[in-house]
Amino acid sequence: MTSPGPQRATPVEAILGLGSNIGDLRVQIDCAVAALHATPGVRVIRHSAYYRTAPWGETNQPSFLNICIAVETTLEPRSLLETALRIEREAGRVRRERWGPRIIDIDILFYGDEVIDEPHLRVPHPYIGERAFVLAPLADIAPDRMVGSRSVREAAAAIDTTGIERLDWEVHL
Ligand code: GSY
Repeated sequence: MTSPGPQRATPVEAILGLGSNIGDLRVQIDCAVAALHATPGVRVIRHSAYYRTAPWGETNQPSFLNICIAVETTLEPRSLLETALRIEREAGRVRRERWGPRIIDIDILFYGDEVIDEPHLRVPHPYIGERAFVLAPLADIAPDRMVGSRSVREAAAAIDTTGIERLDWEVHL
């Protein structure tokens, strides 16, 4: 593997959201988590439960499987994004419709407490507080993180979770 980019001396905790709705959803999610963990400078440290979630945005598509993970990383935010895009590409993802079906989607939700507003990289992810498919798994691993003026725990308790099903699947870290 080529170097994923410049490294920080001190690791940062980043939170990622993963989703899949084409093919074997669990295999896709688990392979992406394994690929992240295998990347130099990235270590997966927490993993939410798996959630089957009704599609948001374009609703005429199959249900998603969603999770959130916490990673400890020495990669700079842009290198972490490049890593996520590489793993999506290697899984066979082709970016077509903005809100259409996808083999795997990996979003950076938080990168430490940093606020980043660049083309293609906005952190904290701007729509966390509006999406139950993000908030439900996020509440498993980062309930005290703030989303605007509320904690993830509060935001997750307040949002409509119709169509969000927590699955009783074993989580391997
Ligand atoms: O933004 C991530 C991709 N995505 C999802 C998703 O991961 N889960 C659900 N339930 N709906 C979604 N719509 C889009 S786009």
